[in-house]
Amino acid sequence: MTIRSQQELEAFVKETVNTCPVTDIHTHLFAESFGELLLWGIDELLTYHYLIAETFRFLPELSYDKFWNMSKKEQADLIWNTLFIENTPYSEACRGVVTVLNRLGLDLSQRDLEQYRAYFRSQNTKDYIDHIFELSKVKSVVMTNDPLDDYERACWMEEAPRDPRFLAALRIDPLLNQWSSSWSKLKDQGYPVEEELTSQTISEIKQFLHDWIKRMDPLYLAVSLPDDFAYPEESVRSRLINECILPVTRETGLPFAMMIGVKRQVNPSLKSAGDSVGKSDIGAVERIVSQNPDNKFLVTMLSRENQHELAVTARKNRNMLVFGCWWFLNNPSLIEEITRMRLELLGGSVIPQHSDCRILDQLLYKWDHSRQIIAKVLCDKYTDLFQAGWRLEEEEIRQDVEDLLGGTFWKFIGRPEPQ
Ligand code: FIX
Ligand code: ZN
Repeated sequence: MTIRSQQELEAFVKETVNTCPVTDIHTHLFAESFGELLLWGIDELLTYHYLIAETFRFLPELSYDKFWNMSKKEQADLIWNTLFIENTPYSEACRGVVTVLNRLGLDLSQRDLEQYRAYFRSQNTKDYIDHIFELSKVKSVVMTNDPLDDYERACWMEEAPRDPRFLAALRIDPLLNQWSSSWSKLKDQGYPVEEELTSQTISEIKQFLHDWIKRMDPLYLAVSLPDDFAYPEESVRSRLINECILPVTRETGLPFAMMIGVKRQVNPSLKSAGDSVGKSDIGAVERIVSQNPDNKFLVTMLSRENQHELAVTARKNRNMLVFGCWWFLNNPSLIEEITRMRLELLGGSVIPQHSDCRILDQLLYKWDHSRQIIAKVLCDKYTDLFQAGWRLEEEEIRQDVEDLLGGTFWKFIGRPEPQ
């Protein structure tokens, strides 16, 4: 059916974006078979590292040690009192908790943490997972899978039946960023490697990757890279990329996902909340993608200052797909600015957002909040077309939205989208 007015257009776009099933291409969520790695519930939501960082800002007297020695419940109590009772929770991460409680139908008027706890205690994991997927209209999430994590590795070795909603991504940070401490872990898994990158070590690392690709069936290989990431360079990382990662991803047809611009542990006292951001050299991205045209790259950058040049680089290299507003960019004002710019430069050949959820329930807020902005930006783009005389069919809009919320990703990786 043809859209006849701007009002019709707005209503249809909002409805379509709000109800379209999403493929969430980067999260830290896990299926139930991964046991304690799957996090959900109010105490997990409150102790999200984004909120830990915010809490310390309001409590200058609180010692880091005192906080880290508290139980999770005590930490959650302190965070709730500080950020939600003594202050107004309008930061994006705080607002997220409010959205989650609201979407679960909990009573926000009482601000009663014990009542929320009682609700979560009454849920069983299996049904709760189903409930969150249904409520958030997320179809599938891509996990972050580390074969060098002992607990996670044991889960994979059990070969439990897979939950098709939880897809794998082979994460290789320890390999590329901490080879000096990771090589012995490969050795422990039975690969005869040494710290020096001899030809045997290179071929064993490739074997390790092939074996884990077979075991996990990942959709891509992924790494986070520091703000000073350089390519090419005289370094262990560059050698590992050139001699192991690029050949293996080329042979298997899997994309190499690079998440660039993180300054790890600028404040180690904050532990998992202690990472920061730095502007990176887009030249490194240009070189790696253009010198390897037979490889596919998924790229996101953490710094706002890198966003425009990243989109321009994608225009020049069709083997690269830009994805998501990562971490400190996952805020309404920045998502809007970045999404608008990307759609103007790249049309629908982009993945506007991923959630980066660490806690299952966060799917509710991260996607609710992002959908609102994607719908707003799309409405503006369609309105511009409408005013220029272009008439759109509902079906065309539906297709655009499906592509932005998953289809473009599946086409890029060359797999049929699971139905
Ligand atoms: O490296 C990553 O995948 C980051 O997204 C995380 O490590 C980070 O801690 C995070 O949760 C960001 O949202
Ligand atoms: Zn992440």
